[in-house]
Amino acid sequence: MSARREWKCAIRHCFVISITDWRHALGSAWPRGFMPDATFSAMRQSIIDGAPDTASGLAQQAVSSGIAPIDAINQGFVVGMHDMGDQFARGQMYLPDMMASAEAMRAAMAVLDPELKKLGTERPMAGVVVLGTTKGDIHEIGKILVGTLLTAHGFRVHDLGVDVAGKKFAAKAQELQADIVGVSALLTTTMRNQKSVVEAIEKAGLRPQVKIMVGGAPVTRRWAEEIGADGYAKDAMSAVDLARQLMEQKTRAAVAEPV
Ligand code: HCB
Repeated sequence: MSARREWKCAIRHCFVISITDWRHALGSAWPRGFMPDATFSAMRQSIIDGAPDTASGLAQQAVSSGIAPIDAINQGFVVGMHDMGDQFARGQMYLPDMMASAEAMRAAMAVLDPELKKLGTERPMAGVVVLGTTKGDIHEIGKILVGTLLTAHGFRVHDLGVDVAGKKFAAKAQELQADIVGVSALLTTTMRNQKSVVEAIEKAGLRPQVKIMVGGAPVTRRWAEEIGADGYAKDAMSAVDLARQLMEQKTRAAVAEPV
């Protein structure tokens, strides 16, 4: 990290700590479920600064204040990831900065992930999903978030990880008799590998029973149609909605064509 960035980071850290101290000095928490914009803004900044301890502290603060973990993620931390990506694209940040941001995001998720998953513990099983990032691509944060939210909404998720070939998606879908395969791609160069996943699933003869959803920053609905996927989701919550719709389609098809 550059000296200038280190200084900025330290000043912001003091600011966040002082908000927290001030709150404690008053002897009261924020009203439950309320989180001031300054805290969302500090969350965003902790990602841009690549500051895992601050990110983790803010995530813990959100949990103890009764903030919905998904709000902390979407209104705070993910905004930071997007800003960082924009700065990288403009040449204002470099690869090590992007790695530090990913580290900070992981620290926040380590706190928020178990909270999100708790939501899904007592629900009936909604469907089986095999998830992964395409061959050649190691971006995983968005995919992990999709997996967490699907789990929180009752889906059983098997995450194949990153840099996954089409054949591996197909084999795992067959083994688990999956209902849905979710494929993530963050690079324009690896997006085309989503098509290889669709082809591998077709080749394995699984297409009638396995629905395919795609996502990732460069992916669009149009691209999903072009490669023959069943749907596109722009974020993790939309992925849950889409997965539910795809399960409904499967149920309707099964009723229409009983075995
Ligand atoms: Co990376 N990177 N990166 N990167 N990276 C991006 C993606 C760029 C857009 C940055 C930029 O230029 N503006 C860019 C891609 C440009 C392009 O192709 N159009 C880029 C580049 C160029 C690269 C390298 C090539 C850099 C280099 O080496 N010179 C390199 C590639 C490595 C490789 O994969 N082979 C690289 C490396 C990295 C890391 C390792 C430093 C790090 C990843 C760490 C990790 O994941 N463990 C990283 C990061 C963090 C990013 C940015 C900053 C953030 C990505 C992220 O986590 N976003 C990203 C900039 C950006 O995206 N704005 C940048 C937050 C999550 C929550 O959003 O979009 O991933 P998401 O997921 C959403 C959504 O898409 C949807 O739901 C998720 C949750 O809401 N979704 C699905 C995702 N998958 C789904 C699947 C479904 O079925 C359904 C919905």
